[in-house]
Amino acid sequence: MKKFLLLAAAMLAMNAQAQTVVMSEDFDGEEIPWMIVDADGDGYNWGIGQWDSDDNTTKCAFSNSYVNQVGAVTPDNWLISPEFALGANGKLTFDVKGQDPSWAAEHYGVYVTENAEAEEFSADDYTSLFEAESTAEWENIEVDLSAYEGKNIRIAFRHWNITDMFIIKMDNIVVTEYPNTAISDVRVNEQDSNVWFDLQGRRYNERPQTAGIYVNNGKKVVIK
Ligand SMILES: [Ca+2]
Ligand SMILES: [Ca+2]
Repeated sequence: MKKFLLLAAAMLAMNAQAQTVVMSEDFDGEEIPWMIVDADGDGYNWGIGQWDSDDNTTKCAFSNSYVNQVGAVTPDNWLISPEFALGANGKLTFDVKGQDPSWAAEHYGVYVTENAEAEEFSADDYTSLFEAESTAEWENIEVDLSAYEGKNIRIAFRHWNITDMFIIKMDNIVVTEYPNTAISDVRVNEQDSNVWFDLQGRRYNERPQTAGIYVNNGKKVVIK
């Protein structure tokens, strides 16, 4: 039983260590903190909004395809993240919803650029990863970024190819990586009784002095 508990503890520690949030944005501030581009040039672009329906506890990013007192607009609005470096097995998740239940089907896409340091926006720099229509409910969407391991990238949300709905809303954008430092995969083959690794993958050339979980000679060892 004790052995089992120790192993479970080791696995938990490894799982906790293996997931890293690289970038996240909840749009709860006063101003939109990302680059925004009004590519259609109509003066309407992404902003931060808060509505008094079911979403009144949080702000989110929004973009219109219909503007009250104005009418239908044809957006090509880009919401672009800061540059970040991505590790292994990257994954993007975000929440998306159309504001008006009767006019919720906003068209949007997720893009990525490796030309992250470009000073001027060019749509040609961006590769489409995902396209969909929003619905009247908040949906949590997941997009695989694993092809961009080791790259400096930006991700972008594009609201376009739609008119005369109402408002698309985006929130809780999170990029997570799952580094290949899973010690059980990488280190257990090193059959050297003098070499130890901790769960962060740090190497020790003698038995560590600090209590913790280590790998030595291909086995997990708890030092108390
Ligand atoms: Ca929010
Ligand atoms: Ca626009």
